[in-house]
Amino acid sequence: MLKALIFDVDGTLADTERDGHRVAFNRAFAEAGLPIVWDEALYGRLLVITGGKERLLHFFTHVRPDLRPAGDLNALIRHLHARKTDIYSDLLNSEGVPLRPGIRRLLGEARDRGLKLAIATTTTEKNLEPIWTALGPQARGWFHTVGAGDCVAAKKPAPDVYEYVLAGLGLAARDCLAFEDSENGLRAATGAGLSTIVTVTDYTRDQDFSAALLVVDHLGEPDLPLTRLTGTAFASRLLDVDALMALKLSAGGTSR
Ligand code: XBP
Ligand code: MG
Repeated sequence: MLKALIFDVDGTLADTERDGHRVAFNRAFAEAGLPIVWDEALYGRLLVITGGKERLLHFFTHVRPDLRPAGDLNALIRHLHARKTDIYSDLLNSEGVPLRPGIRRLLGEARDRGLKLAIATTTTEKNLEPIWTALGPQARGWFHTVGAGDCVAAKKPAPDVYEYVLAGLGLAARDCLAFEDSENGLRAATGAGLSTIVTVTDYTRDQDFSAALLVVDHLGEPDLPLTRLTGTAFASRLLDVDALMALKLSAGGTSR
């Protein structure tokens, strides 16, 4: 019985990494007078580490320790990440939020059909405010439960944030579907027992999605058919609630 849809944020609800988070990190480095620029290729490699603070620590300790400034590294990371988060919000509020195809449509359909909605993301909760704004007034209220950032100690690929959200929903994993864009996210969702649909991004399309129920380029729109990359075959050219229920049934779940 499909009762809830659980969405990742970065790369899933919106394509935010290359032109959003990466740009915000670079502006925070520049503001701090640090000679650091994360270009698109380097950032793609750094994305293997989820969590901006964790990503900064990885960079200064394992990737470019030669660029590590003297002094308290943890204090520097806290400062850089706080500034990056403010810059990111300003950037998305001014440049707009690149919602992915089919997201607004599917959220509306799910609400109309009485499915619960939830968020399971590694990103800082403040970064969701531009997403709510882009989705529309009262959009935060569409989501029954939000798991974000430091609400769990172990970030993706650990399953903790999905387990936190399932507890908040009061539902079993078998009654839900997860939507992700990355291998880390897929591992987190499947680790919590969730059947997962992956919508790839330019950064993640070559990752291992063998554990996914279905891998597509995006959720599809009536005038923008999706392309199924791997996983369970289905007839529709877009993912709507009926298609999701049929997929859930094919995965051995029960449909509504
Ligand atoms: C993606 C992440 C986040 C963002 C940066 O989260 O790993 O760390 O890259 O956001 P998800 P922060 O795909 O789970 O939505 O700097 O706030 O961590
Ligand atoms: Mg993601």
